Amino acid sequence: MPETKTLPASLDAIIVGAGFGGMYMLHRLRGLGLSARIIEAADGVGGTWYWNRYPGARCDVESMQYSFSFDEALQQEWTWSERFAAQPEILRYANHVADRYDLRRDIHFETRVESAAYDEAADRWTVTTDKGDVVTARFCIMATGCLSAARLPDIPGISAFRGETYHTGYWPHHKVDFSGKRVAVIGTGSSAIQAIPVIAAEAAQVTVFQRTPNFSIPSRNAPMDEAYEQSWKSDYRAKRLKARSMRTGILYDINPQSAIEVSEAERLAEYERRWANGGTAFMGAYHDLILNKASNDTAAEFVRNKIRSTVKDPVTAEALAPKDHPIGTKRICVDTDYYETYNRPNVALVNLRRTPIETITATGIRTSDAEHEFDAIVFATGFDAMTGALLKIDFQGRDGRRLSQEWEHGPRSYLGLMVAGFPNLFMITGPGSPSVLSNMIVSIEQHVDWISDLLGHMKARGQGCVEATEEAQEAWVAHGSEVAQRTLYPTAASWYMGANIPGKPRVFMPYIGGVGAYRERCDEIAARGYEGFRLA
Ligand code: FAD
Ligand code: N01
Repeated sequence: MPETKTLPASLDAIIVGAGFGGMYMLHRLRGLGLSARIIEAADGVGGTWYWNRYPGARCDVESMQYSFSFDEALQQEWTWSERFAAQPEILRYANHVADRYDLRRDIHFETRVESAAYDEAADRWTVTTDKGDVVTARFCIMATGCLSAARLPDIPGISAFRGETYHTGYWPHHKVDFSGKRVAVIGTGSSAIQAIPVIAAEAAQVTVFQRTPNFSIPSRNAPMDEAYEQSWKSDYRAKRLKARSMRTGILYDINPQSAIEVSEAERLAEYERRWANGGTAFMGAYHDLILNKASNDTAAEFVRNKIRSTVKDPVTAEALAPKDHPIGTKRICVDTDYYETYNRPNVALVNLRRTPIETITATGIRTSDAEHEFDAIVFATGFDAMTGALLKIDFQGRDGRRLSQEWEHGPRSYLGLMVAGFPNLFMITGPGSPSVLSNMIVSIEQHVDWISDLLGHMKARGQGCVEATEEAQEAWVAHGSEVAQRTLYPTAASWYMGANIPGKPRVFMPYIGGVGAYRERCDEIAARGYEGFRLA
């Protein structure tokens, strides 16, 4: 158990969240000589990898890339056992980072931040927690995560069920034993697609309740190849630099051609090659897959045909083949034996587009045409993404402005880093930055480094206050929306658009301009004396 500590009444900085973002931020602030503490709701570090312990949980960015790059010694000493690391190994890595940099002594676990109010006269934030702490700090840094507010659906009768219930994003710490049980899985996003094959291998029966099918690419996960690991470790610095300039912050080969400028035979060969290689690099087959519907259709149809040739029952195959959104406009999934799992005799798919759920009952789930009985229900129903964790905190900025009101029609920020009217409040991978469209560790490091450099710059000049200007924010929001409109992304009812939460504004929340271009922009802004920010 973590030891109980008292929070100091006054600090230079408060960081909320002890995932990768919060941990690296604490490390950098210590380096600047600032007094800082992390406040974390969980009883351990790791964020996403602490909470999402569902069977099959795994990274879809290769292990050699989904790790910190800020310390050469750290990246050389850590060894990954698989091409794509599983949740327990990533959690071990997070704990290793916490120990290696002695971070725990400044982390307050099992404490949730409830509100933060800016006191203009003192130029300080007052933060309150669910434990009754009241702490003031000059800087407040939100490392609260884009996918940390797990969401249960609004299905009638949800609390009536008498069996076991689980949410993938809030999974128990003990092993859940599904053997001999009849299990329902609601949802077919990335979490479900990873969990279903593993649960199906153990349970007596699995019934998947699907509203919208997703595109999934096989991971081709394998034990780490030593030569491959060495090829990274002997050249880590250069490879990381290259990755930072890429669109997604992931080093993989993006074909500069258009999918429709090559012959069908050439195109199919390229898709086959990438399908055989596995992972999200499939989307790099042609540069315009996410820009041009005709190009996208070729990749989408290729994957649909893979589903049709894998799943033996043609009705199930057709139900699993996505047709309502271009491939990649919802986060593409990466799996191990997902489609193959539907060939198992103990797995069934319920197509909710045909037979919607009417209610959850004490013993199971009733759809418009059947009553299904279960021992357990797994909700793989996702998150209130990007804004959910932030808006659970009652932020009051300058002149009593509330963040919930400022963002009533969707999140607005300058660079996804700050919000006008909320001085000295930073977001790590906030809406308006590449965040969830990238290798998140690359984006986290970029934000933490940029914020640290700014705070160092201010310290050297005796400045204590920074705020985004309204004009810079307006221009950034307009630019973000304009860039998004040039892509196919806004055509999908995705969580990127807030579409998974009833009543949430439909705004494309992340910045799609690319990790490399975004980094350049942030660096230029800093070089011009933090253009668009008011420093005092
Ligand atoms: P998080 O890890 O989400 O940490 C935020 C922390 O803040 C949490 O511990 C939370 O408890 C805490 N917190 C939030 N609000 C409060 C509050 N009010 N008070 C106190 N504490 C609070 N990204 C990739 O790049 N590649 C992947 O393959 C990948 N796979 C993923 C798989 C899953 C299942 C999920 C859910 C996400 C995945 N992601 C992936 C995204 C992942 O969230 C990031 O990669 C990364 O771990 C985020 O780190 P973070 O520190 O920003 O946030
Ligand atoms: O959540 P999701 P997730 N009735 O929102 C369904 C990252 N991640 O946890 O599409 C029935 O994608 C919903 O259906 P619909 C990654 O960024 C990465 O799976 O709304 N169904 C959908 O099928 C990912 O994108 C990995 O029609 C309901 C599902 O629940 C993000 O986290 C692994 C419903 C939710 O899918 C979120 O993924 C895991 C209802 N009332 C997560 N409500 C990697 O592999 C919702 N659904 C790296």
